Amino acid sequence: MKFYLTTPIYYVNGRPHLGHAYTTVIGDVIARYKKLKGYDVFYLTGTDEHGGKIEKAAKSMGKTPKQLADEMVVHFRDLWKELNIEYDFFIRTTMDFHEKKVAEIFEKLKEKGYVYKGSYSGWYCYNCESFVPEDAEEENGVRICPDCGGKTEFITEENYFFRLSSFQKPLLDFYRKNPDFVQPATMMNKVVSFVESGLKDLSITRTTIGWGIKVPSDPAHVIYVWFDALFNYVTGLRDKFDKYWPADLHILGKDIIIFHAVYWPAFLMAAGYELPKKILAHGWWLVNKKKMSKHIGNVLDPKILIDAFGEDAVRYFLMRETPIGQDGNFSHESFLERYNADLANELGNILSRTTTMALKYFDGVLPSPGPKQPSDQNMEDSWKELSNQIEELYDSYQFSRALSLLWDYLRSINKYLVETEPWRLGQKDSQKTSRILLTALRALFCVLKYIYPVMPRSTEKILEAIGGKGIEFDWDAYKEGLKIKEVGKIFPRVDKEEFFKEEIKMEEKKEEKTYVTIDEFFKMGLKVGKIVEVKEAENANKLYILKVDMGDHERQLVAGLRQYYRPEELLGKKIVVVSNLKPAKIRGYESQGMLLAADVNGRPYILQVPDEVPPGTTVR
Ligand code: ME8
Repeated sequence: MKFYLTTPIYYVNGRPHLGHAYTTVIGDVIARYKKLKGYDVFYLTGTDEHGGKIEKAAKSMGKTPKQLADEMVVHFRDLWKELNIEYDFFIRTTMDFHEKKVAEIFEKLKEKGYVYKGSYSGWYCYNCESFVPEDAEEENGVRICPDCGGKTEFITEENYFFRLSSFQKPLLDFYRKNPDFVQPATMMNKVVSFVESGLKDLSITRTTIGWGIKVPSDPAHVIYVWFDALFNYVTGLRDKFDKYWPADLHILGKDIIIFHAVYWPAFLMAAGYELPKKILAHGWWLVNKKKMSKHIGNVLDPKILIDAFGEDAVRYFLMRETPIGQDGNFSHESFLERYNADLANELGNILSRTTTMALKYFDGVLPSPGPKQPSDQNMEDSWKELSNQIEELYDSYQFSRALSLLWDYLRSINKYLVETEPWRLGQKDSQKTSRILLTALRALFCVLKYIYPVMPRSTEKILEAIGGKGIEFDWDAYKEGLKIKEVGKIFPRVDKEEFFKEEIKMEEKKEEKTYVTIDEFFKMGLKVGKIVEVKEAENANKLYILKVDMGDHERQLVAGLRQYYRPEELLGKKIVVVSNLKPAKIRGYESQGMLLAADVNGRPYILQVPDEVPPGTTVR
């Protein structure tokens, strides 16, 4: 009864956001549920620290890649702590044993003939350090990088290739035998059709990137970051490999499904490992209908929510709001509504009603209850039926549906209390009051078994309060005579107006910053100019003094371009000028406007205007 599950290892080019939290919380909920069911669980997470992405991010911050990784890893570990994630090991791909093992596997595949040296030709973007796809747009016969919009160059690179093409049939056979390998089924279909449409050999080394694991027998080559990263699932087990491999469950976002459901099993087959049992691909958290991502910059820091509502509310929301596999649109409003309705009201009410009455009437210890009534039997029977359904749903990772049914049941407990009105009886009929409270508490106690994996800390607090700690989750196991204690508000209601006052203020500020009206935009006098003279500034070695033909007059611009452009590269260029910028003195030279350039990590790329556009033309 072992269960080995993993999250993706996250890139360290930015801090973790709600998307990363989502995957890791799903893993933690499953790990805790499996432990409850008696499994010997190993839960692995970690960080992906090699490759061009990290190298580039570090460079732009003036750090070494390792320095950046060391800093970022702290944010990931801290967040997992705050979210109460119980992982068994945190792997970093810069760890010695991982690097050694990956290099070893690479050499083994080379020896076996699964990896060979070849050459690859394609359009390469030096800025992004990657080949651009075949369907990228072209401009004058040159492909344009879809990520940064820059020009690419056609290059031929010597690389090592993995014979992915030989695995088409074995993969399709494997999918046929394991039709549930990928969950949900829609993702499985996507994977099968990807493989059916043909597999090309995969380039698995780079010579253009320095930050990564070197091929021992040919150190000019660095192992492709995905080959390196995927093997974390093997290396991360270290001396426990024999006990836990193969992985029972890889959890990941749908963005990286092909890497996990196609490349990964092919690498494993080639290296002679057993294949993982299941891949669970979840959807994306969106903000305003766009995927939350570092690249777009619309990420949400989970710490803000944890600080305001506690980690369990965040965990609950993530698991309840959207079924795994579907995308979810995040909004503070929906978070707050769910929090108040489900946690503060429904769960909070049962707890405060039952504990308050138990303390008030019986000093916290329920006396012997009167004989069971049909309404009690009803609650018990409906729980027994529901619990089977919940087990099935949890076993198939349908948490949102399960939680929705559990909350229906919590609602029925509140309804039972309202109908039986124990507060009217009080001590007058202590047997009857005790029976009603006991039924409500038993029902709550049973539900807690399934709430625990989702909200472990709060569940423990509730168990402590109702005297149910250490008792096996079973209807009859919770009895009269247990010690019920005073419990404060575990999920205090958060006032919507108060909350949004702050939120809206923040949003308004953001809007002021991010939006300009069209009228404001038109105030900018953007005009085409042609550089007709380039002089080096005498007392400033970064500056050029440019003379620019604006159609009906010439003007002088001062630009910090000397490190990046030679005078002959600038002369004759048609550029975009902010013509109504207030003139300013820069190092003693008057600048009558500003030219536009794209800023790539501090390096300017001048925006150019097609030759046929005459100077003086308005740009808008
Ligand atoms: O892909 N919604 O790392 P990464 C939901 N290093 N989940 C999201 C999300 C969103 N908006 N954004 C990110 C990598 N995620 C590789 C993985 S594994 C061998 C190597 C989650 O930092 C989701 O799990 O880009 C997604 O698959 C993962 O973060 C990508 O993290």
